[in-house]
Amino acid sequence: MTKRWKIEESAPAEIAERLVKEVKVSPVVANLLYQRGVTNYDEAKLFFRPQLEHLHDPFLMKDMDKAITRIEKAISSGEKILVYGDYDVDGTTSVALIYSFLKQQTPSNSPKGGESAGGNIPNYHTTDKQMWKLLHEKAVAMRNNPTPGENVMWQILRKHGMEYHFRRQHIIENCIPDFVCLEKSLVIEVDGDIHDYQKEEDEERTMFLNSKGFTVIRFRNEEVIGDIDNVAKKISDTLQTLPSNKNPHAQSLSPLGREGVGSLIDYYIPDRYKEGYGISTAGIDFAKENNFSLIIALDCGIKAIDKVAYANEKNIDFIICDHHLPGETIPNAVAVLDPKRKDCPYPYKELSGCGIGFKLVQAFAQKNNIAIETLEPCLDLVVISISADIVPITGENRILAFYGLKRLNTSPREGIRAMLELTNMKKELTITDIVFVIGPRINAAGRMESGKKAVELLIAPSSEIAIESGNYLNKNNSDRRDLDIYTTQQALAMIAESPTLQQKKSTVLFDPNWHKGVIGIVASRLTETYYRPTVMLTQSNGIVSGSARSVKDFDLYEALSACSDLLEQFGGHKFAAGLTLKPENVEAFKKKFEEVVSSTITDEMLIPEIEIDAKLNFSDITPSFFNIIKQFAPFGPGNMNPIFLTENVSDKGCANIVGSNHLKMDLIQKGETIKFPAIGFGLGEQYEFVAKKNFFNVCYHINEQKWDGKTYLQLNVKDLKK
Ligand SMILES: [Mn+2]
Repeated sequence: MTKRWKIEESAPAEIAERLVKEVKVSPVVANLLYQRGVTNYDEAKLFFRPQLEHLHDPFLMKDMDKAITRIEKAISSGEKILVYGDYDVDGTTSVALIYSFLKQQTPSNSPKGGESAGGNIPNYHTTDKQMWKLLHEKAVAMRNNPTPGENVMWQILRKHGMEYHFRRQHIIENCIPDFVCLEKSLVIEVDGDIHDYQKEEDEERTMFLNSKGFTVIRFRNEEVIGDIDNVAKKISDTLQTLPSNKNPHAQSLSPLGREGVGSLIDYYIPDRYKEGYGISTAGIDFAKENNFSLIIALDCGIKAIDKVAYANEKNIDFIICDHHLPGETIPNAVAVLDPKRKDCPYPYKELSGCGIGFKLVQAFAQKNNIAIETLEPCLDLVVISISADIVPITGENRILAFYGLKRLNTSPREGIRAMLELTNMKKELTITDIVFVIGPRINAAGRMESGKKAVELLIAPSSEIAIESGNYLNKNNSDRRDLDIYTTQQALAMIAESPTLQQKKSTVLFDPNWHKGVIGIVASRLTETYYRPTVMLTQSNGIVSGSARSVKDFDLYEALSACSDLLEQFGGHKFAAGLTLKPENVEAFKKKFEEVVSSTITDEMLIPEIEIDAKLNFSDITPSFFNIIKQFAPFGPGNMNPIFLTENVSDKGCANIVGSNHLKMDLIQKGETIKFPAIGFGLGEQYEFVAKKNFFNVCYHINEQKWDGKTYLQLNVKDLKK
């Protein structure tokens, strides 16, 4: 594919001279700094030595004070808080961040020891309102004072993904069993020390529950704590053998819901397929059913006007932490944190969803005199979100990414450590590694199954649980990759077979059988071959949904807005968006989208561009020069690994094709003696030209390679021009 080379503007002489003098760098480096917004010594210091103290005051964000006040009120009055986020990387990292932090701020749910009072209250009849109230209070008290066995049982259910089948301490007439599964009419009881009188009482309870149609499994405390695997197996086997059987006595169950033992904080990730993106009615119903009175929504919610109104009707408050573009109206929530609000004076607008979550945590910490350094362990989550959500690595994001990477490379959380072990990553991680190695694995969970798995991995306290979840995500990721490659091949074939499609300025493809989880990635892959705005559509439950990807400088969101009369829903950014539409509108949408794109896109936009930071001679590439370039990291959008241009180079005579289609060369510049090994990924078709010792211009990154204990510099060639 032909590419345009664009050489970046150089710094005005005055600024370049100042940087050379004050920062003591070469004119080339001065220019690179200028391109990254650095114009004087202080800015250079901040760039090369980011400090957490330089993060902005979180209370500059509109509604931050209201959000913190509301959370403090919830914690002090023992309200239940539900942390809500989407199934993608930004969503699940945000949820993991806020959930773990709030968990630390609220009463612990660790085993307290001692037995709660027995669960039998004889002679009460549930139709009696006052008795009902007593039973209810008792159930709550039991739940808030769990036995060690109950605690472990809950962890077992959670670990095996069974917790949503069970309810804690539900009232069945006058009896309050520990765990009840309604669909299967199954009760699990965890018993304490066996005294004779208690044994009798337990038998009586079993008989009572049996008479109401429930199967009862009893475990003793020591059994649960001592033989986790066996207990889990017994429960899941029983669940499998029991038929679905909605018990008529379910009517008399208490309205108390499923929840962790003694836990006031829980999290919720909507089901991608049943509930879709963002805040769902099902999520709010779940909150109501389980007595949550505050929902903190992360990385979503800025457009959830109806959903927030629905929650308000049910007396559930919302705090929204989002970074997407708001619409005309802001939801009527207690607090809406989003720097992209027109009325938000916050100085930095490019935070990720998880970044907004971090600001919330930072604000809470600041108000409660918690040192900012203590928040550092959670920055691994923030850098993962920054990378995966492809927000610029500038300003505050650069500080967060810098410390996040440090954390990730020195002491990552258990789940990430386990994941990295499974992937055999041994090098120091960069933003790019997160994008290609960590991000897809976290995403795979949300795409193929449920984002809950991803959160579980991210909050896993022990390496044992982490490795298990990591294994699961790894497997899901390879399933996803197979599907992704297969779908890409199908899509490319569709275009290759149609001359009409090939001539268009946009790609819109539809196949009702495609997996919703991979169409976004496939859309990106298609732009590598056909560089133009691309939409991949699939169908499930009678509705067509799609993922769209743009090319540089073309505003995809605008283009979709222009087709909005044919769409049910759409949302996203300039470069990537999601949409849904009715099947009968697919053909009209294809036509309209092409019309909109072809009338607004310029020919230039349809040719991929390489932005070149500076022109260099090979003699400029010294170890000390590279040492400074290294300190420009972390690299990412807004601060890319610099691309250099060198003119009049040729191969020393060892050009070779390696791997599938990569070009390996030894480059030397005309009139110079210094030689650099170079690799051009996917540039195999240039082999013949290069092998003939022709002179050409080359653009490249400089990389460090280690071989045989030695370190040397290698040029990573992006493109060459005759
Ligand atoms: Mn996001």
